[in-house]
Amino acid sequence: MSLTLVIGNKNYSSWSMRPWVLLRQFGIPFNEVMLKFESAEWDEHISRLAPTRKVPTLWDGDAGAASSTPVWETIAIIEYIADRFPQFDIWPRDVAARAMARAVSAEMHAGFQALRSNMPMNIRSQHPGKGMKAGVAEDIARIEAIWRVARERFGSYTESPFLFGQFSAADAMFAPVVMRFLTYMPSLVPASTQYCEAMKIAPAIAAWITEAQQETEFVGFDEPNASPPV
Ligand SMILES: N[C@@H](CCC(=O)N[C@@H](CS)C(=O)NCC(=O)O)C(=O)O
Repeated sequence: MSLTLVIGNKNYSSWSMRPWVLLRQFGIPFNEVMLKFESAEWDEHISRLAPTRKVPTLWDGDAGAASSTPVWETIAIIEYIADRFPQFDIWPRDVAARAMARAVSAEMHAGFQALRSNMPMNIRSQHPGKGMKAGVAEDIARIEAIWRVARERFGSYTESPFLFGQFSAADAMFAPVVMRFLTYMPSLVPASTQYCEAMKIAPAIAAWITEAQQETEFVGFDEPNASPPV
């Protein structure tokens, strides 16, 4: 049975991006169902395709089918992918690296509210200097500390540029943060900039970016720095 991932707009949906790039980067086949925000399709199908009326939702099988298993909440989706495909190192194999990868992924899932609300993901736009509201600098400092410690303890001994060496779920969890940094361009230490540069050319992330840039829908809720097109 194949997987189906229900997602939102690639330009805006940071939560959707995480499992999508994880599956794609590991070459795990899946069908994609996109429900665009603020659309008639969303209103018509979201209750049937997403138990919490939020994206992403992963279905093991056809989306919405009684015989398929739905999995919601990004961190749970990632754990399901790891359980379902044990042949892939979705989490790092080393137990200490794995513990830290899980911890920083959980921290990302639950936290960084100031960054998430003041710098909404908007891949096709450039808003340098915008969004630096209360709490955002602290969130960015914590993210840079996470990236530095992961790279120093686990990543820098490998040829690979990712947090724990090979691409893992932790990189997928931070991919939308990288997108935000590329849009809002806060000041970063050189190691963080290098990580962002490596992430944006990882094949799955580059593919998501390309598709996001082709989208034209304007979702006002995610556009605090722009006016709707007339
Ligand atoms: N905690 C959820 C968050 C999911 C979420 O908030 N998704 C947003 C899109 S990125 C959504 O579906 N928003 C639509 C809505 O709230 O009506 C997760 O981890 O997946």
